[in-house]
Amino acid sequence: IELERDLRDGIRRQRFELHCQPQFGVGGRLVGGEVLLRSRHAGLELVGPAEFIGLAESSGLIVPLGAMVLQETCRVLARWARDPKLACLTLAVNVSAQQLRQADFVERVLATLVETGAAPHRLCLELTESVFAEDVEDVIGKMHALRAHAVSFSLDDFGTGYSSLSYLKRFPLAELKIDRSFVKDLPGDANAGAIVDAILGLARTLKLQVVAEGVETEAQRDFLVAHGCGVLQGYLFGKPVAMEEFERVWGGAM
Ligand code: G
Ligand code: G
Ligand code: MN
Ligand code: NA
Repeated sequence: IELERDLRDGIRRQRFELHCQPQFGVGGRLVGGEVLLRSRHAGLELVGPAEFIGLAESSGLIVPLGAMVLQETCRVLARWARDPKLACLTLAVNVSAQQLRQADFVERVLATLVETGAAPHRLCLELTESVFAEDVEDVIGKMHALRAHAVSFSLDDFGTGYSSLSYLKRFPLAELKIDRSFVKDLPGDANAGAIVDAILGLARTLKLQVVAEGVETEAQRDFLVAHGCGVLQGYLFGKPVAMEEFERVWGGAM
């Protein structure tokens, strides 16, 4: 209960900050980043989502917290539109099943885009396979409605959860993210290699872009590139950094 009050208080006092991990095309070009939430405790240490996302989910506070992340991300996108080096990048935001379950989720996202002036085609929403356990027709309807406005969807942690391949083709996804548990054992482990190859083949058939997460070594990168993965994310290329630092490193004069 005390932790919950802390979380509520943190949302009100804007103690959360957006961090961003870069994503690169196989040719080495920066294509965008994934927004990752951090909490700053009274100017002290930075706390990762492992410490608060569970509580945010169980208390329902993930809904206002997620709305805040979406709004801040859209503000960043609107700012980036004025910087030639950042204007072509996409930002991916993690969206929890609870957020998506809100009856007015579509309207909220569209209102945030309008308020901030962010370009919808620069925004990607990352869902996890937990949405397969939701009201599937409702989720598909919301995805189509947002996609009609050029917002795209990515399926995060692919292969770890409730993977139903029959659902996969019914969801209007643009992208799959190969979970880092599969990437970790590349290229030595034959099972991991076969799984990654199967995911890449499936994605090609369904015309989905693939992002590999957790790429830490050149050998992993080489395997992924050789097998047709289009986008790479991981410590080999860059850790998540504060959004301001991301802009300093990758932006021009803004
Ligand atoms: O940031 P880390 O690097 O520790 O992320 C851990 C997990 O927390 C990720 O799997 C990610 O899905 C989740 N996460 C990070 N930021 C957010 C967020 O803004 N919203 C939600 N729902 N999950 C997030
Ligand atoms: O949303 P998701 O679960 O995919 O969030 C990505 C998580 O993976 C974050 O916690 C991020 O800090 C972490 N991460 C990103 N790149 C790497 C990596 O190369 N290695 C490891 N071990 N973790 C990573
Ligand atoms: Mn993610
Ligand atoms: Na993931």
